[in-house]
Amino acid sequence: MLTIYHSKGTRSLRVIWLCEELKLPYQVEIVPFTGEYRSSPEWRDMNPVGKVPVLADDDFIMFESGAMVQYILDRYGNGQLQPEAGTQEHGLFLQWCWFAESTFARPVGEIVNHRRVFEEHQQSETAIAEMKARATLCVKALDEALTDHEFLLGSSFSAADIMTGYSMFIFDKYASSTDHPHAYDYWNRLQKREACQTAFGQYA
Ligand SMILES: N[C@@H](CCC(=O)N[C@@H](CS)C(=O)NCC(=O)O)C(=O)O
Repeated sequence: MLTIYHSKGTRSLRVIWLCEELKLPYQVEIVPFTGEYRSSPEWRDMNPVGKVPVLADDDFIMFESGAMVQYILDRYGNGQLQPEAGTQEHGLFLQWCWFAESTFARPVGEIVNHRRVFEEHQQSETAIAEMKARATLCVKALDEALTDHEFLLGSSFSAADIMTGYSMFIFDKYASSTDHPHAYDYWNRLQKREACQTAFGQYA
C-alpha cells in the first residue's frame, strides 16, 4: 500500500493527483507542517532535510516528489502517463518534469520560505522580486511551449503536466502574474480533470 505523508498544499499533491489519475489505491497521512515537527528525529528519519512530502510503499520510504512520481509511474503505471523510456519523447518528458521542480518551483518555494522564516521587517522585497522574476521567466517559457499545444507533450496528458501543474498552483498563489494566457489556460485545463479536482479539493 502506498502511504503519502502530506501537509496541506504541499508537493505531495503531485503524488496524490498521480495516484488518482492511475486509479491506484493509496492512503494519505497528514503530518504537521510546523518547524518543530519537521525537525524532529522521527520526521528527519523519513526526510533528512525536514521537508514534505514523504512516500512509503510498505516499508520502502522515499523523499523528493518528482522521484516519487517517477517511481510510481515505473512500478505501477503500466506504461501510462509517460512515453517509452529511451525515446526522445521520454527525454522531453524528463525535461519538463525536472524543469517543473528544479527550475520553476524552486524560486517560488524560496519566496514562500522567505516569507515564513523572516519577520515582516526582516523581509527583503528586492530578493522576493528577483525570485519572482525567475519564476515568471519559467511561466513565459511554458506560455511559449503551450502556444499550440494542449499539454506539454502535445495532445497527450502526461505526468509532466502533473509536475508542472503543482508548480503553476504555487506560482499563482505566491507570485502570480497573469499576463501569460497560454500558461494560464493550460493550468485551467488541468484543473478541470477529475483527478486534479479530487486531489486539490481535499488536500490543497
Ligand atoms: N524538491 C523537494 C522540495 C520539497 C519542499 O520544498 N517541500 C516544501 C513543502 S511543498 C517544504 O517542506 N518546505 C519547508 C522548507 O523548505 O523548509 C520535493 O519535490 O519534494
